Amino acid sequence: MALFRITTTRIAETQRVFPQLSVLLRQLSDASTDLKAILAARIPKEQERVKSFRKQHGATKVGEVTVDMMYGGMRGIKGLVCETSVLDPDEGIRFRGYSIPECQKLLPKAPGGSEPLPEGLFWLLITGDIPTDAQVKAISKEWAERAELPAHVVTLLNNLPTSLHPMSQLSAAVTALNSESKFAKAYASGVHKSKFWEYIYEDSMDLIAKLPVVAATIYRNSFKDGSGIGAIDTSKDWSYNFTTMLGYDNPEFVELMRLYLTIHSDHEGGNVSAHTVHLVGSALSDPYLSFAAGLNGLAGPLHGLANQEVLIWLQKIRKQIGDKATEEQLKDFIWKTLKSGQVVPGYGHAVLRKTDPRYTCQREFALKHLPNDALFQLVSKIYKVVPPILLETGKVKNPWPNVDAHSGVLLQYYGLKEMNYYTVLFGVSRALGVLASLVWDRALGLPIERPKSMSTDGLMKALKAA
Ligand code: AMX
Repeated sequence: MALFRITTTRIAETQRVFPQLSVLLRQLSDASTDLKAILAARIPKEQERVKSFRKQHGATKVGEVTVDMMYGGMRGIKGLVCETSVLDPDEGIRFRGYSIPECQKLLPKAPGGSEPLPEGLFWLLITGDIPTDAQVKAISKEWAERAELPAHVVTLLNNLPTSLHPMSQLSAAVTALNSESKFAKAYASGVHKSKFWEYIYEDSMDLIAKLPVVAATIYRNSFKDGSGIGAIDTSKDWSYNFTTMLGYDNPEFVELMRLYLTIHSDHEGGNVSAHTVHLVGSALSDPYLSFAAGLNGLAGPLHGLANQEVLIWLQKIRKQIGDKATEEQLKDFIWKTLKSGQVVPGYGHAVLRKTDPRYTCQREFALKHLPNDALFQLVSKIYKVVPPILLETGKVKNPWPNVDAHSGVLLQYYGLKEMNYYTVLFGVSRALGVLASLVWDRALGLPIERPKSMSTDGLMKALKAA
């Protein structure tokens, strides 16, 4: 009985000190596998908590805006609320308070597997709780059952030129999937706004379920003979089905995809893809339209396309210097890249100031499974050489590698060599975070986003007057 007298504060404290004990406590109190019902019970409490917080602190200042921030991509402006994850500049991402190593330890795994299942990460992102095996299994099954594509999306994909970039194909297919939007239909029929989140949830679950089928169709059309992707196995997990549809049957590659799809899911609210989904969703565009907009941002070379850019850059090194490049040769190559006005892809970050833990866990995966791979060894050498050079430029705020510096190497090793496909995998994973956030955006009734902009003349006048 004493267990049940633990107060909320005590639970938070226990969670910090003994994450596994706290997981067990939560799982005891919430064993249902019905995610929507769990959310339905949580949402009114969270609405109340936010309401009373805003009542007390609505007018409290949380920061200042400088002219440099306005011209400088809004760096450092605290202007968004995102519940699913928080990015610490030194420590990296925490999903609902859990670091990547904690997620690797605590989230359910596939039978015989050692990497977390992305289904569990989604459960964590949307509820804040580490799920049980049964809860994760229920999500795998539900996604497998919702995976079927409408005929017009299959026709669209099969008629797109194979030369069209896979991210453009993905974005087009996701936009076309909005024919299926339950939210758009409910809105058109005049549903009350207190019910919006339920339809956003339904669309999000459908979209996440369908994404691997869309992505696998794009892969097979673009790079293989376009033959069928096969049927979904409803007894298997999301990543297993995805890799099978792509045409791979290596259990180690499936484990890599489970890790990959977990760690690329969310990076708090201000990055281009997450912010775009949140912004477009705030106009009450349905989850398909909102996510397609986010994908178009993810397709930029400074954001998700960087993993493709890294591979192109590595290939150039291999071609020009070879696999056995010395540190001196690498230094020359990196300086040449910088002097030609290009960025070193896979390095730097707008928020992070240390090596990205998503890089570290992929490096650990490589050390475990492919320590002698030539490309991995090149990437390891580059890890030594790039940071001091970027520091020497005197302007790069973070000289350390981000997630994109490592992901392509692993995919190459397992035979997925088509580098302009890599951002599609990122996109499939990113859906987990941004759609979990979108459900909460509507549950909390966040309004249409509309920050104030000023002209340079107006800004000058305002500052002169002040
Ligand atoms: N190589 C060369 N120059 C770099 C650099 C890099 N990797 N990272 C930053 N810089 C430069 C910037 O271009 C900027 O130069 P400028 O003043 O001449 O315009 C200067 O250093 C200051 O930039 P910053 O404040 O350190 O970074 P930022 O917040 O403006 O940009 C990012 C962040 C990620 C866009 C940048 O580091 C970059 O372009 N990196 C390479 C591309 C990349 O890896 N992107 C993936 C990021 C992770 C992701 O979203 N998937």
